[in-house]
Amino acid sequence: MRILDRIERIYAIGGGPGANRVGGSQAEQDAHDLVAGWLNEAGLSVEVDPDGNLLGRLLGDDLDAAEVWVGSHLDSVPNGGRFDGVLGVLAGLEAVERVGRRRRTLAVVAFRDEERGFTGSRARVQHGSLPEFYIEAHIEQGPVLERTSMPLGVVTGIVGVARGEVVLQGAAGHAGTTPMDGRRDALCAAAELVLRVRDAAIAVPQAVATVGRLEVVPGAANVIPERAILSVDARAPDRERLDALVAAIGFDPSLIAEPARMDERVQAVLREELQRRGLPAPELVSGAGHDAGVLAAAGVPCGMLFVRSGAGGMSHSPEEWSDPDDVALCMDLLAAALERLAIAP
Ligand code: HGY
Ligand code: MN
Ligand code: MN
Repeated sequence: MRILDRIERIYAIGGGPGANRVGGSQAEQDAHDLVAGWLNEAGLSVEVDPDGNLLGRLLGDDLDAAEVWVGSHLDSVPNGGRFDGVLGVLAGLEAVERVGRRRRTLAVVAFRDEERGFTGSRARVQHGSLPEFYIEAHIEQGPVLERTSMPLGVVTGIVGVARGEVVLQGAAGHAGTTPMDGRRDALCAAAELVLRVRDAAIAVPQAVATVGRLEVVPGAANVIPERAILSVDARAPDRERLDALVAAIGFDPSLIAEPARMDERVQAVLREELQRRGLPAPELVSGAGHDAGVLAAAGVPCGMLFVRSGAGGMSHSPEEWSDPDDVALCMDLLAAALERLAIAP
């Protein structure tokens, strides 16, 4: 299948191990350039908006009708997987080509820099036109569909995300001549915060929280750490629990992505098309954040189609995997859903 070859070509950008197209990097730009070429080859009208988001439009019969968008992102985490984001953009392109010209304009979208903070989609909702509907296909990045032997799932909602950085300031000192009492060891304070993040999330039902990055300054074995810089990523299914988690951790998020409900009409379309094919239509809440959550929080009716993760649901890792048969089903479902939304009143 063409999509698998294209996934591999994007995966090869940025060198290994894994996908290395961090937002804002030349590798992300190279992926955007490669996909822009494929949008052109498909005869779509290509736009790069002021925030670097890439759109390829198949103009509809009614140019006054609001558009239907399908897509995801092309950036990755460091050493990421081959399907995260890329699957949604490329399956969207295959689906648009299959559906062809309809009443509404169909657009394939690759949002910029999703992983570091939904940069492109947040910019677009602030100062760009928005579609009537947005659909995002995405690898599940979890074990549910694999454990239940189901190829696809309908996302009902996306968790809220609070992300930020904490700087702990201590005092440098000689590791050998400074007595233990009176030290201001920033790394010991950081260690306490890491455990507080963990314990706060355990105490809030269905919440999760992670310190993924820790920097120690000056970082020498014989110097008492003067400063520790930590990332905090906190998530919960609703805003009330997210706020409670943030308060329990005691940090000031620089980014809040609101918890988002997927549109009931779009969910129904996806569910019906699955059932029409004799496929199960499991419902899942996404523990991962997505551009669809940003658009939904801005009032755009959105839907997400999850594709079964293999490898025990591993993601943000070179182990990430999705079976070609499930990828083929995803393209078929996306095309069917787009076809219905493209003529929706
Ligand atoms: O971090 C996330 O939830 C997503 O991969 N951006
Ligand atoms: Mn993603
Ligand atoms: Mn991701």
